[in-house]
Amino acid sequence: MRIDIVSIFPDYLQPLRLSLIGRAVDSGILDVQVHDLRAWTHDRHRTVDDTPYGGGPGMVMGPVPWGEALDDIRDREPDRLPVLVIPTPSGDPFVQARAVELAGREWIVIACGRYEGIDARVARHYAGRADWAGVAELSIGDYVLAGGEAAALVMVEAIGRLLPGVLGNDASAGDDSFAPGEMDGMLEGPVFTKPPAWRGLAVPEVLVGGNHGAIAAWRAEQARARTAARRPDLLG
Ligand code: JBK
Repeated sequence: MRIDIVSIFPDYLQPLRLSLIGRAVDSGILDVQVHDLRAWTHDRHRTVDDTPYGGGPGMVMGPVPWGEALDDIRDREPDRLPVLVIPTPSGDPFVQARAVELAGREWIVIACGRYEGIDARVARHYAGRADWAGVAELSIGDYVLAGGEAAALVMVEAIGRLLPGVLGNDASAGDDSFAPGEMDGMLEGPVFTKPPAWRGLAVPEVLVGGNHGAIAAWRAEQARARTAARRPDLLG
């Protein structure tokens, strides 16, 4: 899979060189290309933003550098069809099912906005182009960030770890929280390791007893109780 990320702070995406995703990049499973939007400006001040039509606070990123950047990047892979992802607090929720869906794409281009966001015509324009696979405006959660970069990091990690060969065999994605199937879309329960007693707290007896049926039943009940308490919205 190829992922291009366009930002006015390309250094913000450097953590993608580290850890699990960094290894996927080094191994060739994932091709991550980070671009500075200002490379597609032509004025002396490398301007990417302007005042909002209709008034209001803050600045809006203009469509002109975005159009040039996205067209240029798209032309680098004539035989592949990219999907454009725009992280925005007003987007559709980026949930595990969206990560799974995007992990099945061959090419994702992520447009990171700053200020009050990107001129709405950019999403509209690329949604109507036959040489793009579509546009997804996605939100990672209901809080205010300074820009799309942190959301892009979240999305690349959630998507990248689903690619074949990225997770080791004993860390399959199947028993994740929110995973459909084994965990039934619920939260995972508590986990424990050695020592068996720590600061007066014991590991639950059932986990050290070796009864695998009893362990599975206990974990299922812990998951259900935790999900009911913390995320009742996840229970049908
Ligand atoms: C937020 O994806 N988001 O959730 C996001 C992207 C850009 C700015 C934001 O404030 N929440």
